[in-house]
Amino acid sequence: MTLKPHSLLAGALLAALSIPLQAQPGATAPAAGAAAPASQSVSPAAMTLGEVRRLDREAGKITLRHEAILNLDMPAMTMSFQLRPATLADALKVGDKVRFVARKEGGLFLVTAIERAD
Ligand SMILES: [Cu+2]
Repeated sequence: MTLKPHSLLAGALLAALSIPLQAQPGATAPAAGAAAPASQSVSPAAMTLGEVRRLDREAGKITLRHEAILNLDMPAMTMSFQLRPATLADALKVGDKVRFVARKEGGLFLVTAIERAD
């Protein structure tokens, strides 16, 4: 009775170990290229400093006075963004200093991550 779960575990472990080992040599370049931008978007380097000027929770919009947004090639200014998701800034209030991730998608400026920067 105790042997069965144990061998199942060992089998699962072997399977889990063999998948990354097989994937690595064949697909090193594409895997690394695809993974890098995704992880960079949540790193502190991609975040911009700003201050909350206005919050429209029902419309899911936030107005930020922001420093230059390097990934959008945008100088410092005050502007509004669409929050994605709309609940993203629920813990924030006007006047909060924040750091955030901005993206442009289909002509819309989005904030996809935001946190207090105190
Ligand atoms: Cu702007």
